[in-house]
Amino acid sequence: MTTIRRGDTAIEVITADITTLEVDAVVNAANQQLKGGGGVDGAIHRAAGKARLQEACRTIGGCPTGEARITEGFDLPARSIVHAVGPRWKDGTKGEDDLLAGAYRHSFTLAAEHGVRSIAFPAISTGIYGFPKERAATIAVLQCLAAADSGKFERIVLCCFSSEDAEIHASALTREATS
Ligand code: AR6
Repeated sequence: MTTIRRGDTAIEVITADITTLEVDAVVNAANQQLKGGGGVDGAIHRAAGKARLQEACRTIGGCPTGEARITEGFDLPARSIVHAVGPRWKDGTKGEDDLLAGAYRHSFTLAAEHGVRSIAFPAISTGIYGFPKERAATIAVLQCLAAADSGKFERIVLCCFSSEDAEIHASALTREATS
């Protein structure tokens, strides 16, 4: 685990299953339909309780790429789930960077509006959506640093699913935090 402190905020990189984390909110790497799917989305839907989470998502209707929506956490230890829709990677010239940054930024804004003080993110878009991992990690940590500077969060967790991903995020975090 790597932790840096920025003002009153701790930013951590850990390797874990995000569904087990005791934080105010976990972020889901969702699709525009908010219908559930594979990867971390499938894991969150299973752990939260499929029927109730699907019903909550159905009520919301959907979410454009680069934005986020919030539901209850149901059976998760987390009180809330922020459903963020990252972009599918195409070739890097289709606005992917801005859309990914938007998914993180919007998640933080929505979370803060709901009184969330601790929040955990998966590596949005880097699985099924194919976003290059180092490039996505840099975008993620820059948004985390900006959110820390807002003073609205006590704890921001970048929850990686493999130690290789955690190393990529930890080195991006230490590099960007000191630059
Ligand atoms: N905890 C933490 N991270 C996880 C977990 C977990 N339990 N499971 C997977 N990851 P992906 P995307 C990591 O594919 O690329 C879905 O079908 C995974 O190793 O879940 O944004 C949605 O419905 C990777 O690092 O999300 C969308 O259609 C990261 O989570 C689409 O996939 C993101 O991988 C979204 O694709």
